[in-house]
Amino acid sequence: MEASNSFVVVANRLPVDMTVHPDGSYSISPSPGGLVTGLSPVLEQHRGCWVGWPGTVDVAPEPFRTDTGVLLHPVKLTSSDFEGFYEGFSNATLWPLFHDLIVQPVYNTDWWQAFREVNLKFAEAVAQVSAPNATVWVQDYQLLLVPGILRQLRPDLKIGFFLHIPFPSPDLFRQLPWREEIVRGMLGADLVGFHLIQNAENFLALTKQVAGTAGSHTGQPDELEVHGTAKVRELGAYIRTPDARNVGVGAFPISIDVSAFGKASKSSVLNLLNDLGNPETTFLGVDRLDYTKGILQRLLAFEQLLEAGALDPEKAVLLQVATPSRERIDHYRVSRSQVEEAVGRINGRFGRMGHPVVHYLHRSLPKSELQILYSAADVMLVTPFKDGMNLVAKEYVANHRDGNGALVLSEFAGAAAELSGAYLCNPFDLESVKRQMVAAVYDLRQNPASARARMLANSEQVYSHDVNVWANSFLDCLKEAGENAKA
Ligand code: GDG
Repeated sequence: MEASNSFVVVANRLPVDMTVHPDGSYSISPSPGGLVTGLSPVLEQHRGCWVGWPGTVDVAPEPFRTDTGVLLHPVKLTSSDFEGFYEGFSNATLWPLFHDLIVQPVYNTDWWQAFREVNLKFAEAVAQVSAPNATVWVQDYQLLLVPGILRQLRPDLKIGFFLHIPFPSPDLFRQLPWREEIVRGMLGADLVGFHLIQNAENFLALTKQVAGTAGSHTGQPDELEVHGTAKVRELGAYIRTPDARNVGVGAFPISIDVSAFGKASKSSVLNLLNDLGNPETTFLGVDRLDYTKGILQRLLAFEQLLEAGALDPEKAVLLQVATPSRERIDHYRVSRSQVEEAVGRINGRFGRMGHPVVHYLHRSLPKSELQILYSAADVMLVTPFKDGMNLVAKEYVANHRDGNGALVLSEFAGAAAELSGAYLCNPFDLESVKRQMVAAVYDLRQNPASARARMLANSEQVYSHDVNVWANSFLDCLKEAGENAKA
């Protein structure tokens, strides 16, 4: 029955959280995250199959169908797979390397072995569930080798690969000791997609350089050619591989399911604001607790504005939701303690009993509560040092279709390329973050027509480019790229 799947998504995680109870039984609940948010509507539309890790080590339930008709096919990972493949190579090697070395990547051969083995496991699971000539959509940096392995196991499949995080400049990528294997893994796909043209250009430049390097290492001639014909969306390019296939490369900026992010009810927003002491200005941050997201920077900017008297602690509050993430990795622990120390210090300096200036939650909230926060916030702060896209920015915008509110957004988030009405800042320069926070508040109070025009420009972009546009444009190009590959 399973091999009848003609549309398969493979991602590191299944869109569930699985808890194993002491008696061996388990419960499963939906899990948040950019990828899940992006893909659920597409899968539901296609009644597709999702291959992924269920989230607990050493156990995996049998494949099962969700209420919305998607077949979930779990891949079992051992605790040592998890450490080497996920915590190690994916999140302590690739994640910092692809985010421009905000922290130093660790290059460890054991982790690389685990990464190869686990990519093989995922590819074998996909090969098992995919119908002849099925379309397979491989997601993200944890599975960079899957397209190449699948191409060998199942040459009949049409394979797309999408990278959800930035693709770094070739000069940075070339640090990676296993760079040729990674590039060749990606080139197993018929279409490789990125959020931004810049990412795609980095990849194209790299394929030329790495192919050259591989040649000198192995004595093989450089057989990768880049074809710059404007075929695939935005940047259209094909790479000719040594096995004479054309691999499409293009930019497909991801977006959100706008219908899931409408305004919260007026009474729930008023209740929240009442609990907060009815502040004049409510700032909001919502992020996974990750050192790339610039959470500390925005806290410092807020602190300095209070210190300088540009914000009044009786009238301004900052709400920060920091969802727990990758907590066993050192840099994440450090990042958390820095954030929590700053929250304590700022409240110690500027709060009063029963009236903190920073309200901080270190947990995941239900989407309905997130919606209330988005609706209540006057100014959304999205200040990553580097971010593939950043869906939180788009969710806030979708929630403010009425033109209220303001978005302060890092110029290093992919979303900055689309949200022309945002107050763009440079998170490496605290003065710039402070300036844009002040500008946003000023416009909301003194220049409301301009603030409104900015938010309306943002929301027009998000409503006309939702997640369906993203998925459909990728899948349309994949169809075309696949046909091209056979030609
Ligand atoms: C990666 C790339 C790219 C957060 N806290 C809660 C919660 N969330 C949801 C948000 C949003 C998602 O998680 C986070 O998505 P982002 O895009 O902001 O960031 P990453 O997790 O780093 O995602 C990123 C994305 O992939 C997609 O390609 O944009 O650049 O790094 O949807 O709403 N959801 C709930 N409770 C929370 O507390 N329910």
